[in-house]
Amino acid sequence: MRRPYRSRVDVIDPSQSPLRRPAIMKDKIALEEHFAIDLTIGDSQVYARPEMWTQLKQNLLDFEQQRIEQMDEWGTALSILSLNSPAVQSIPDPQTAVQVAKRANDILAEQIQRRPARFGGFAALPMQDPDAAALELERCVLQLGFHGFLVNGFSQVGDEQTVAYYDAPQFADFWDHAAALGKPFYMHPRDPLPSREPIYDGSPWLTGPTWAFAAETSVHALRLMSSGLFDRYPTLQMILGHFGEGIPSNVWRIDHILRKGRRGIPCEREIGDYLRENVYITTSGNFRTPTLLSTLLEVGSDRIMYSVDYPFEKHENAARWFDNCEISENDRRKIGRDNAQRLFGLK
Ligand code: GRE
Ligand code: ZN
Repeated sequence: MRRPYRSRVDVIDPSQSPLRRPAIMKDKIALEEHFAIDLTIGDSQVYARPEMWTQLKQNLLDFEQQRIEQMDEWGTALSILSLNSPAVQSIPDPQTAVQVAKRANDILAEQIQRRPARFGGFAALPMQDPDAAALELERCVLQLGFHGFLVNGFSQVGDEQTVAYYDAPQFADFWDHAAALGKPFYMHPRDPLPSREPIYDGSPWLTGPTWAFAAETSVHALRLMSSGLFDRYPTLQMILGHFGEGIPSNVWRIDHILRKGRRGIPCEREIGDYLRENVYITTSGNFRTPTLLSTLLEVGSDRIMYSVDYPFEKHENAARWFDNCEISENDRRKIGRDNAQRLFGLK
């Protein structure tokens, strides 16, 4: 029999009680919420158990039925939507990547237009062509009213085995354009290429959201933070899901080690400084009170935001936990809504 997943301390956690329906915060904003289009839906199949795929597929392609019903039932007023993973990032041909990104962004824009009070959007970007990515971002923010962009980790460029991380020199002008638009970006997970990560050989259960997503995404985020990107653009903001992909619990050690020897690191400040001034962290897919409390202690309640990771995760599980976990009502308001409202300049 499965035991409740609890730590051995006396934290009262009413979300663990199956007996009563908990109170629900009704006007939450959630921002790691995914959709798919015909050209990208196939990318998500490997992450679904076979008996769950039909439902997951339906939920990814749906905008107006289960998506809205679940938001209503569990108190999400606004979902900022993004394409599934890896989607555009895994299309080596730059022209095709540009076309797929545009199509996904156009479809999203139409859905936002139909329900502007309920949906926002993060642009999908063809990072295979940094100039085209900058242009598409500009179109999405200035013409379509999007809230920023979301990248699914590195991009494959030219051929399947060639990868680009966004601290590389060819993205200098892209970041110049992106920062000027004044919108945040979400660094979302993808799996590493099997050819580059033999450490997972024979242990496929460790790939994807179990561990490989966090390992891959945290290193990419640390590359950006240590590259000097946030020295050049001190107001640029990066969002990390899943309670920061492990970075908050390791940031003291990172800076402790780097204080002993810089080893050529080009940034001007400490990683902890960027974590507290250029990074926002969401609760997506990680509905755990001890982790929330330690992240609160590390970065404070102004830099944490509620998210679900729908439809890979359930609104019900996120809301039952978040709306009743043992934090102050003041912090619950900030994390559930106010921080996102401020970050995205929403009314
Ligand atoms: C996600 O996009 O967050 C995701 C996937 C696949 C499995 C789980 C998951 O793309 O959270
Ligand atoms: Zn996600």
